[in-house]
Amino acid sequence: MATWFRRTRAVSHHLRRNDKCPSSSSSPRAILDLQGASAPVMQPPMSVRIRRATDGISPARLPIFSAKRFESTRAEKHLQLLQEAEAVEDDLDDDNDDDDDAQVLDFPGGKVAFTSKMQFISESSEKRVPCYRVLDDYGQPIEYDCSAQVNEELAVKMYTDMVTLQIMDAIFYEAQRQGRISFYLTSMGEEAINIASAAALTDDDVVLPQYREHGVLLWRGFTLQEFANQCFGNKVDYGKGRQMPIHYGSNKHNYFTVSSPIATQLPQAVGAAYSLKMDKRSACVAAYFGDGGTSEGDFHAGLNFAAVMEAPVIFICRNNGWAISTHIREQFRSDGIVVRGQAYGIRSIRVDGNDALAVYSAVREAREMAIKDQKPILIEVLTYRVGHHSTSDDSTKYRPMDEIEYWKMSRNPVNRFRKWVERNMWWDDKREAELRNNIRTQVLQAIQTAEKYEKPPLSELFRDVYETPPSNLHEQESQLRETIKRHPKDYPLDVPV
Ligand SMILES: Cc1ncc(C[n+]2csc(CCOP(=O)(O)OP(=O)(O)O)c2C)c(N)n1
Repeated sequence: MATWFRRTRAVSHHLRRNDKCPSSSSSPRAILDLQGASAPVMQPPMSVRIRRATDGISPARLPIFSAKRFESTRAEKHLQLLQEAEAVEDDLDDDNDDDDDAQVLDFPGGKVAFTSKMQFISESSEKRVPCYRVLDDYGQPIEYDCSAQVNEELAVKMYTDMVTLQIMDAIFYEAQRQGRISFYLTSMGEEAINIASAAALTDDDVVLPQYREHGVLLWRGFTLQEFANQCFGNKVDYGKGRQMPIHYGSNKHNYFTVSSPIATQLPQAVGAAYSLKMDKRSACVAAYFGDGGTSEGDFHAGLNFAAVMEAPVIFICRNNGWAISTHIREQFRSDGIVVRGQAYGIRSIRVDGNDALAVYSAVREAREMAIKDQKPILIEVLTYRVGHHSTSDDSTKYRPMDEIEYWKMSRNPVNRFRKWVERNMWWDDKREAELRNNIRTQVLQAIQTAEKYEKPPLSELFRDVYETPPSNLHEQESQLRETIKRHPKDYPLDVPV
């Protein structure tokens, strides 16, 4: 290492420490290979990495600026910078060295250590943030017996609801293919995120969904008939047929209605959480969104707003690798979503979204912290969207079949949870067959019933926004009625005019 650089005690202390550091080459036991998210790579030892472009060159031949201590304009690893800041703090505590570098800037938010070393924070951290899991791929607990947290009753309900979600999705999807409903979107591959996160919340917690979280509503008691009524847009649908299928909502279940524009729910969630705070309620808000949602300004506004206002909201990001055909590599270059939490001053964790017990325990803990500390929490759940984005999509056009198969078979969250439940002797093949037959019958019945209901009357299209509808709405209504009279064949016959 070149010796002509003047160093502060702190920096040399830090370098000495790092020289002794083992290299980060020890590979983790298993690496989650989320598409596009390359596994932690082997790094050379620290002593090699801190070499400068000038190392080995005679000082006499160095350009003049090097003597002015502009020793490294290369970006440093975040961890390295933090260690260095710590070392500076240690030095400040230790002695009354009057070196410039041992001074601090007393700045709003806390003291900032000075350094004479010009260094940029690296664009990527050395190691990717690890992914918390409880069960291994074979449904075997990794460290401890989790049955204390999730007892038989809870586990069986979680498993039953995951299977119900799977069956409901499969049949509703087919119903769209048969032309009975106009649109559908499944949560295939994300059943654990849906059900396990819902199980960790209480009914008082307010949910603001994106759209792939209908399992949360299922968990809260929304019936298969209610789901079918919404998808068929019949007269008992709470939205009175004015929304596309899958735009569920329920006041009774504290579940805000799905709204299509991505990420708009996030600043709204913070507002809802702030109102819980003002009312001193022992509840929080759970706001769900996909990786694609994080490219919207509302994501950033929402997180910052929550951090500054200290709102009890849990942001649950389903990072499933794809936003329709846009891969996460085209969406962001950060280590996923979890690292954004710290940037906004929000406690964060990355969780294996295909491990129901990990999702359950992380959301439960997050809920406790959000309410006790009155602060937001960010959870990034790594998973994969096994189904097409929706019935309007064919995902085989932009992603390989074997990738889909891998996640569908080898990383299936429902199969994994079933293995754990069976291992505890809480489930068996007989119960499995009964459950699947029973749910299948119930879903088919719900569809048949929903289909028989009339559609809501045309007049409903113009209600419920204004207490007294303004004149322009009256005009639009009469124009529509006139048009239907003139072109009756262009309008559905089952809508009472
Ligand atoms: C503001 C806005 N832009 C674009 C769209 C079109 N759109 C609908 S879903 C979607 C992808 C969202 O992906 P992601 O958030 O990752 O959720 P996922 O579907 O993967 O669960 C897009 C771009 C939209 N609905 N709203």
